[in-house]
Amino acid sequence: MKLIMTPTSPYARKVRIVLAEKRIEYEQVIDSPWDANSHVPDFNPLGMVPVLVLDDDHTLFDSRVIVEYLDTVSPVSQLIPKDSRQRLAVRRWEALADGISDAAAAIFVERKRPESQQSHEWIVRQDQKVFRGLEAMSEELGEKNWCTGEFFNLSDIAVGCALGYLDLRFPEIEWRKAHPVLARLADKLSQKPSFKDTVPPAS
Ligand SMILES: N[C@@H](CCC(=O)N[C@@H](CS)C(=O)NCC(=O)O)C(=O)O
Repeated sequence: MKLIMTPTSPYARKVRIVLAEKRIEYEQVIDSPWDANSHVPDFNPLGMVPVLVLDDDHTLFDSRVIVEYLDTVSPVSQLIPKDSRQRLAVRRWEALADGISDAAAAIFVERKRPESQQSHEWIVRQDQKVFRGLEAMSEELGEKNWCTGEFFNLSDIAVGCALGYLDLRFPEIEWRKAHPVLARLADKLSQKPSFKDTVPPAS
């Protein structure tokens, strides 16, 4: 299978970490949807990465659908619990973490527009999502070892990718100072080879 991705996408990083944790072989295809000659729309009508192209050419998107699929194809290291209550808890964490990446990416894109066309109100609205999201993650993690308790799973991967994306795009946000419990989790995640191997390059 092939993963169409960019090295800076937090959603693609989530999928790459899941692939690594589950020891699934795949080929990376780097294609930025922002390039004029990108082929991403040929694989995903929404023109977004990541897209997983299966060996029979079937395509899967978005990242939440891809990780759900990957967790079913290999029994190695189960990342989404089978129990429906626990499963919902993990997917709720993922929605929160991905939502922080969505808001941060929206600010990043808005700031690339000519200054006179940027909306200050829009940026503030997205900023609030990021700060409220960090607050919520910190409160819900508390003193627990991992996001949902004793076991590492997709919720921790999603949170680690959102925090990594903030470090990449907004290093001035001092989330480690404001939320030491998130810093503790991020430090633990950064020891994992799957995280080490997918650190987004500065661009
Ligand atoms: N909900 C999607 C979000 C994917 C997404 O926003 N990808 C960005 C790259 S980080 C993208 O492709 N943006 C191109 C665009 O918005 O046109 C997912 O989880 O896969």
